Amino acid sequence: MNMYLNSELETLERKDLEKIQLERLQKTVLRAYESEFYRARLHRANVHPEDIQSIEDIKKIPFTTKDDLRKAYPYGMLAVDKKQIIRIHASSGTTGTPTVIFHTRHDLDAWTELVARSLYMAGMRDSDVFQNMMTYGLFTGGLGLHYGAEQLGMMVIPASSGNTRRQVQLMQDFHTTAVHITPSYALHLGDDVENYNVKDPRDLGLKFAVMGAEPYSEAVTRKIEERFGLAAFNCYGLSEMNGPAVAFECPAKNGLHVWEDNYFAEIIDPVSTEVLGDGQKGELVLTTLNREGMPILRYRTKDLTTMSREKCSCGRTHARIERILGRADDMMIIGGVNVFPSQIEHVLMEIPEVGSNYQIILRKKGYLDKLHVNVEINEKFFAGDISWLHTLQKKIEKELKSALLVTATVNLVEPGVIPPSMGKAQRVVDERNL
Ligand code: DLL
Repeated sequence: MNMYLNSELETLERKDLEKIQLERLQKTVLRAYESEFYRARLHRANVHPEDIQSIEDIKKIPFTTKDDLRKAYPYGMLAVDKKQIIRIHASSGTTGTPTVIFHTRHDLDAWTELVARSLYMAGMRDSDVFQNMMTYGLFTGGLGLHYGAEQLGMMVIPASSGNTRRQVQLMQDFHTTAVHITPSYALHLGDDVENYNVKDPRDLGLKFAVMGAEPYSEAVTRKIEERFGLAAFNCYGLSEMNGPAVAFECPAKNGLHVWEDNYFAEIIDPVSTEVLGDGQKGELVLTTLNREGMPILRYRTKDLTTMSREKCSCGRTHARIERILGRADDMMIIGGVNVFPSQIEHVLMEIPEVGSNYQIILRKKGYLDKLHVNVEINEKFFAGDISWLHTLQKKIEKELKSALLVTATVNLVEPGVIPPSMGKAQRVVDERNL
């Protein structure tokens, strides 16, 4: 059986792979110059397309951060005529402003091919039935996987997230063999199916699970594989780099292959920003090599991992990263949704009845993430009749839900209860155990 969807590209010798990377990097820098943001940024750094003569020259290019994307919102990083853009996706920003990504038809085709390549690598074929249990919308987990799965010729069920009863019904009626699911929801589902007359999760007949969008451990993978009797594959990605399938686990299960014909990957020391060697743990930095609408150069993902360029036993030559080991910033992932503490602060500080202190607590209820926020009431309002407190609590919960897309349980506390000396980092208490 053929193991590769694109055997030529997937097994290229490193020197040939690097040749493609260099050509594409040069093109990417040229394209980046078409955007308002990079024209200014590269000009200031005195980097011109002709300065990129070897792959090593990428080091001359300054890094790009999420904050840069926020500042360039909405169109500052657009590198083509808006007419050529056929879709946008977005991800949470560090405050109220999201980060937006523009895609041309070429960009979506290239991404679709990477998803198809990844799913094929895991063993999925056109006879499989693929139930996509990730949210459809601006989030990339829905549409991103959808088109790649269709490209392989699978029957795709765009189930989106939530509603366990319907998910189970779809699996049973259409004999789903592959799911795209967050690991926390998969764990929950393993217990919950009992309530829908499924005695054993294995009875569902699932063969594959694609799991990503949030960090999880090897032990969680094993537990899910055991419970459902399937093979689970780790899928990594971020909206800024299209979304899922930037890197994907192969059957050798010894890391995730970064599709290096589409992304240039580096590992840096998050403090000194020095580029680190294979095997050294640091922050993953990615450059798009095949994107027209919005090229991004040396994007600091803030995800911590290690990288190896050694050829894999599966025969693929594309570098492998280890599963994500943590974050170099304070971003939280709650049920697959990214939330920055600063976004919560932003919402709270807009409400006059809220005092200056708050505390974020992350817990597990069963296998699901729960967000609790203790909010101090503003002293000025804390006198006499306090019957409006319930209304305030509901108002804050509503505002948080609308800003974060995550349900928060708000607990109002008297002024002075939360210690004011608390440093920024301690505003978050994460009681979850991955
Ligand atoms: O989560 C894209 C995605 C969708 C990946 C579906 C996989 C499956 P964002 O919402 O922009 O995009 O969040 C990106 O999520 O920087 C990581 O911190 C985290 N993340 C994504 N995949 C994994 C994974 C999507 N497999 C951020 N393991 C990234 C650990 C992951 N963390």
